Amino acid sequence: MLGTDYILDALSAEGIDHLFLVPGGLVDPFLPALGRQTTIRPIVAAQEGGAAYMADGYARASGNFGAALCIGGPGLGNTVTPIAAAATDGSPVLLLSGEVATALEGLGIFQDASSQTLDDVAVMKPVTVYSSSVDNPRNLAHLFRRALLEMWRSSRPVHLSLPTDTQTAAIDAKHSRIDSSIIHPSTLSRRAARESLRHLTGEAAGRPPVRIVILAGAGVEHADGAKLLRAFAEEWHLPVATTLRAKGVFPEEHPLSLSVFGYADTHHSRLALTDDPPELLIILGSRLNERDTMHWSLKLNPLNTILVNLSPLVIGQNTSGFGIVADCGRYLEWLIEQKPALAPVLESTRAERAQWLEKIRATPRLQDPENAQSDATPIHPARIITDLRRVFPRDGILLVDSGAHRAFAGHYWTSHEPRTYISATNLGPMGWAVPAAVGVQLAAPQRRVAVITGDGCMHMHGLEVATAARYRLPIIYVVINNAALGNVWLRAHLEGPMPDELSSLPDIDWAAFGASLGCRGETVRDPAELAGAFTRALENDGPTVIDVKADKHCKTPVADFSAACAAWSYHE
Ligand SMILES: Cc1ncc(C[n+]2csc(CCOP(=O)(O)OP(=O)(O)O)c2C)c(N)n1
Ligand SMILES: [Mg+2]
Repeated sequence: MLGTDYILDALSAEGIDHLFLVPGGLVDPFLPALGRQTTIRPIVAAQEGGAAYMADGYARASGNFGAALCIGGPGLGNTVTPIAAAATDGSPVLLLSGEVATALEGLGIFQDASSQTLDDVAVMKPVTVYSSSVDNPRNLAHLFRRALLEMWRSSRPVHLSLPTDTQTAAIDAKHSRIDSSIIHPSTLSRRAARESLRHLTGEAAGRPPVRIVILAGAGVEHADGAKLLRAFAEEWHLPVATTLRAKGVFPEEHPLSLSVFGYADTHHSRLALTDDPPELLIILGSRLNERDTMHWSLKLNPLNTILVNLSPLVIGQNTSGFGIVADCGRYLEWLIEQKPALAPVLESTRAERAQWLEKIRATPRLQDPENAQSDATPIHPARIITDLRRVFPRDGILLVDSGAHRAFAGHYWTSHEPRTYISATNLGPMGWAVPAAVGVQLAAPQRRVAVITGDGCMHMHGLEVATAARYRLPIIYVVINNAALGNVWLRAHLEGPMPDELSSLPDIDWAAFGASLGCRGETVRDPAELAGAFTRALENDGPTVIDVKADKHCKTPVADFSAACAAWSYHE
């Protein structure tokens, strides 16, 4: 078979059923190859960045990896930010790019981005864990396999550059599917796990912990550990907060839920994690970045923290807490098996813990809850999020973009299941959610998918609503249109007329924009009409763009995070 057929066969063997691409001369051989097979549906994006974001969305919703294809040079350059976003959020993506024929490298041929000139492989190195050219077709089979293994062992993107002669070469090999035990190796350091029992029972600190809290990060999602987390928390009545990235990994309406901690947190998580710090904090699968630690205001020490992460690099970086190198699912499974050892202490402290939690939950959870019902015009973003939640199916998937709307959605949305609240939280590239939703909808065709985005984000990747229309995907795009780069404007307008003007945007008619590209378009100016607009969008079998005229003045619900930043000094 040809190189292109080998790759498509291998992708198919790995369970990939969609390939996101933008065609171009350097990947021409893939077009007939895609016509020779029937298992992979090619999806043509408006721009290569969109294709890479779609692959990222596909990976996040499916639990498999996502694959994107583009030409090298100008096409590959467009994918740098999307691949970096996937890298920083731990999303496995395989990027394939075309390269000029090896014999012509460096001879001035059109769009040469081989190692002799622009060096695509080098461009992708900092944003992937593996970036290589397959200069010799004999290397295709093992380099392809190596790329997948590098991707899975780090849950990060990888890149292969494919010269056209590799794409068209005859390949005498067949890819065999990588076994799931290699992808999810169930790592657990048993010695460290046993040692952690001393913390759970209070032996290490000298007294049994009553106030025990779990902070769950994306590692629980990666390990498919949501059910185990719930079982362990319910067994001992332990409250659970999540990072914003992992929102939904513990159902937010559950009586033990504290909802999100860190950026866009709730009063409940702040009370339980920092105001009245727990006697034991179990942190599962979080890299403890600035936002997830509330600007490093979590007080972590070896006696009252158990930090579980697959990467030893995380342990010790932002905490002196007790660390266990483990897959979160495996550790939770092990903890559940330790019931006899844990029962004497965790049973005797249960009633007191429940009382403490009850007191916290008796206080308001949300900041400024009245905003969720606001009748003001232009519309308050909290009202938009709240009204969408009311009509959107419980198992529907929400994608949230970058801007002030991220804070409103993170705070006012309630998520019931893992992988139903998806956002690029670490790099935060504007416009990510518009194409990423295409990948999510294709990976989860039975689920409803909605996007909360901003008008600034639409300026960046809004054109990909045309891709949703082209493939008749019933995605609901909600544009919180405040005619501003809202997050920036909130700071900038205080600095005078020039900063105000620079962070303002023209009021675009996004409904007409969507309609011109094949979507249903609707404009909402009155909050009373939100629910109707969302319901009509849910009845539509194609995409809808809803332009909601929103108020740019609304303060984002990040008061706790801002206070933590203001109180913090690097020299502390
Ligand atoms: C690619 C990219 N460029 C710039 C930024 C910086 N930035 C973060 S939020 C934001 C404004 C977002 O505007 P909009 O989409 O209208 O959302 P709003 O804040 O108004 O809700 C900007 C410029 C970014 N995160 N990503
Ligand atoms: Mg805006």
